[in-house]
Parts: sequence; C-alpha cells; structure tokens
Amino acid sequence: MPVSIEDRFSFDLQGFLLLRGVLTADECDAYLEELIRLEEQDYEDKFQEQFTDGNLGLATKHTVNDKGIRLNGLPRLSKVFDPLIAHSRIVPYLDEFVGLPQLINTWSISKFQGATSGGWHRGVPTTDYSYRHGDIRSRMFNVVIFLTDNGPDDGCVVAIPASHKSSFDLSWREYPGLEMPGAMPAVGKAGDVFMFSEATIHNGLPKTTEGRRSNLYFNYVHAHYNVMTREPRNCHHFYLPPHVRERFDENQKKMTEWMQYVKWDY
Ligand SMILES: O=C(O)CCC(=O)C(=O)O
Repeated sequence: MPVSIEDRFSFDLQGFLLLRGVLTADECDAYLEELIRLEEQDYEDKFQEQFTDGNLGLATKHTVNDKGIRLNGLPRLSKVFDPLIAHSRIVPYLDEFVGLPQLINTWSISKFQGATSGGWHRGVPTTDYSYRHGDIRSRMFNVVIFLTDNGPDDGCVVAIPASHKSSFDLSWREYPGLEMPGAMPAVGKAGDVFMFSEATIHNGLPKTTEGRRSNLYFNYVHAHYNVMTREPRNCHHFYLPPHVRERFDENQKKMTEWMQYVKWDY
C-alpha cells in the first residue's frame, strides 16, 4: 500500500511516525522469546582482538543505562528476526522516506526497572534530511519495533518533533529527559513501530516500572551512504556474511544487497 499524503505530511513535519499494530501479540511473543534466549548467552567477540589501541567498538552484548541489555547484529545471532528485515508494512515507508534503503545495523535494547536515561543524540546531521522535487530523503532512518508496551515510565524512546530540521542546537547535556524543550515520549503498545529520521534528536527515558521493555532497532541508510567507513569499529555488527544471507528471501536479499560489495573477514 502506498504511503498516504497524511503520513508524508506528518513525517516531514515531525521527523517521525508511529505505526500501530504492525506485529500481532503472537509475533511479539515469539520475537521476545528468542531475544531472551540470546540475552542469556555470552559472545566471544573475537573480532575485537584486532583492535589494539583500547577502542574495541561495541561488543555483541553489553550493558546500557545501568539496568539494560543491548545486543548488536541480530541477523548474525538468529534467523528468527529475518521477517523484520523487509517487512511488508514497513518497506513502503523505507522506499518513500529513504529512497534506496539498505539495512545496516540492527540491535535490541531491553530495559529493566531502575534503568537510567540515555543521552540526547542524532545519527546524522540535519543536512542528511531533505525534501526536494517532491521526494523526502532521510539518509539514515531508524525503525523501532516494540515487542512490549512502551509506556511513558517504561523507558520509552523520546524525540524532539521537527528537530530533523532544527537550525541550532542546545547544549543537550543540560536537559535530562523530559526537561528538554519539546521532548515527546514515543509511547505505544507491543506490536507498534516508531520510525524516525536519524537527523531527529532522540533519547531513551528512565524505566521506573516493573518488568521488561524490549525493543528491536532496524537501522537503514540510503544505498550511497558508506557505513563501513562511518564506523570501522562496528563493521562486524553491520556485515552479514554470505552464509547468513543465503537463507534470506528475495526481498531480504535486496534490502541487504550492499553486502555483495563489502568484505569483512570476521
Ligand atoms: O530505547 C532507548 O532507550 C533509546 C534508544 C536510542 O536512542 C538508540 O538506540 O539510538
């Protein structure tokens, strides 16, 4: 289904959109079950041995926000998440808002009670968002899949509407969480999807409630953007070796086509 003019208007205006009910409750449960299994494991991360200057890049599994777990490079860890790579509800938005979308990093963040706020950030500068000749173009675009409810106190993502076009920045560290002017929590139910231009300033709120908040993050770029030179220490998590892509269907292969042109030996 094509993206509606209302969704185009809202996305261009705010820098983000929330799609309701992309996944069923059963799908969320199945993804969650696999995520928990992966979170309970440890990972060797042999690729880090090549970095001898102390900067190891991101480990496959690491702690975030004091009481949170992040996993990087999901398709390397499991085939269960493959249907999310080129999901039929999401692809029309990727085509419309990115142009030539390619999947780069994927990660998960599970937060538990006591998890603290993150830091305000954006993945790309505002010059990496444009509207020209009728085309919206986001050079980097994040798709956040809620596997559990994301209420305002569950450690949900928070974003500043229209900050993908902001003309000047504040000193972000001085404005924790909702003290940031204009900050809007991205609340939703399990199965909803929050998608945003990475030029949008965003963060994660503290989790004060019981239970877990688990989201998956599928990050896409325009095909002309070279992510390997952008983050040389994290190539391992972006790169999907041939044996991983072999199991993909045609749409998933197309969304990861750039892997045919890069080489990474780990
Ligand atoms: O879910 C969160 O806490 C925020 C995640 C975030 O900002 C990010 O992964 O870039």
